[in-house]
Amino acid sequence: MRKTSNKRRARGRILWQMFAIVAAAAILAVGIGTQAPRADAATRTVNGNVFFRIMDWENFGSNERCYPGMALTPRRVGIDDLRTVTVTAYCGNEIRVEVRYGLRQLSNGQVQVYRGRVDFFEGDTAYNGDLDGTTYFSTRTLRPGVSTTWNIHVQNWQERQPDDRADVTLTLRYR
Ligand SMILES: [Ca+2]
Ligand SMILES: [Ca+2]
Ligand SMILES: [Ca+2]
Repeated sequence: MRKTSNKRRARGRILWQMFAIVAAAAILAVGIGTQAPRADAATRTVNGNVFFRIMDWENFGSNERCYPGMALTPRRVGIDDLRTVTVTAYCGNEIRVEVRYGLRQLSNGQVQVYRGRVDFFEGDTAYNGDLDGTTYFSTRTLRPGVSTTWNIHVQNWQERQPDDRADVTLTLRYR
């Protein structure tokens, strides 16, 4: 009889201990819940690709044409990061095209592409500093998992040579 009641007491103690552990875990969970970062406040990885169609005007023979393309290095964009990306392509030993844009994460967690521009340099070498044309492209907010594409045209406006030109297709997405 005594043994049975001891057993019952022991069982009761174990039940109380289990209850206390569950209660403590629940309190902890509530505490973590209130301190957890926003569900949208994660680092985003932006990737994509860029394709160029470039023409280099020549006053002898025929114009040169180049079609470089590349996958972009994935960029991590954290909450307070402001990233600037530059992509460069060359053509005909005289032309350099630079695509440049900023990436930042907005307060809603989405990623904005901003200050986008394409610069067209034409000169004695592909590494010249003669900026002959610039096109700015639109600021856009990327949606998760959705690709966004810009088609950007730039040409040699400075020297009025329309056969010096580039068309750029830039596609970005984040996950
Ligand atoms: Ca040329
Ligand atoms: Ca050339
Ligand atoms: Ca030039």
